[in-house]
Amino acid sequence: MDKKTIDAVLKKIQGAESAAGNPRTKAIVNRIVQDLFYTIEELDVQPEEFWAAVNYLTEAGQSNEYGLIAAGLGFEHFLDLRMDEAEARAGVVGGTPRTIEGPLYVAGAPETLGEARLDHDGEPGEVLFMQGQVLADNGKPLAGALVEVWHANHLGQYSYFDKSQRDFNLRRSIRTDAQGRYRFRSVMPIGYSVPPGGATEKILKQLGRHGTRPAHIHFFVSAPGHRKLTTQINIDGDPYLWDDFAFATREGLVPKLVRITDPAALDAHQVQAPFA
Ligand code: MBD
Ligand code: FE
Repeated sequence: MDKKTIDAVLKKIQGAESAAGNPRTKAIVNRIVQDLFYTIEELDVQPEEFWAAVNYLTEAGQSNEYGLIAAGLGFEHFLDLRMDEAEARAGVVGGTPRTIEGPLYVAGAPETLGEARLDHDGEPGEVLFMQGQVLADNGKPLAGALVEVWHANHLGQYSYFDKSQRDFNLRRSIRTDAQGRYRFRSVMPIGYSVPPGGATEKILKQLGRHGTRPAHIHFFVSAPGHRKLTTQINIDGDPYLWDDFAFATREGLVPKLVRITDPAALDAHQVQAPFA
């Protein structure tokens, strides 16, 4: 079909729209339909292929995997890069880089002041301490900021999505202290992989790709009157560190790890070990 004919079909279909409705929705949907018509034409997509795609999308929705697919196809990272650009245009410089939220955050984690333990006694995995300080744009420590932390367990699984874990396991909200500091104890996560046999894995396989993330820890950092930061840190040395299926690893988000085998050395590394 030639372009003139396709454009005539598009015009007929869009002609069904009245002045009612939402102009933004119209602009976006009409553009997507146009792009898909051209895709079907140029790649000669067959009816069986089109209906297979419709069935695929149904399955992806039924298994709640759209968020995962958005990460895997790079949409979430792309949105981040666009936000970076918008901020740069507005003159925002410096600070911890943002990276994607992913689909596995759960609101309402228990909140404590200054420090928290994310795991419980008997949680498998290597003990992990992390501490830091929240600074405002002006470089001054920010007391009372909320640091929300969440990460996977030693099997790469997240509480809530993995029903075998207790509520809010490895999820906490820490209010920064008077010096803007927070610290926590947890156990080392390993990298998440997309559900075996699921819709995300299916499309990634068709693309010749894997569905694994390097080990990471998620953060939201927020305070009234300040932009909210969504970010992660990665665990250095992970084989997938720069091969993340969700493209979230960034320079500046791979902190130096210190492995401590002698508990007496905690002080020497300036680790205050809460809840030890
Ligand atoms: C995750 O744990 C994650 O952080 C992202 C972005 C996608 C899937 C699983
Ligand atoms: Fe994650």
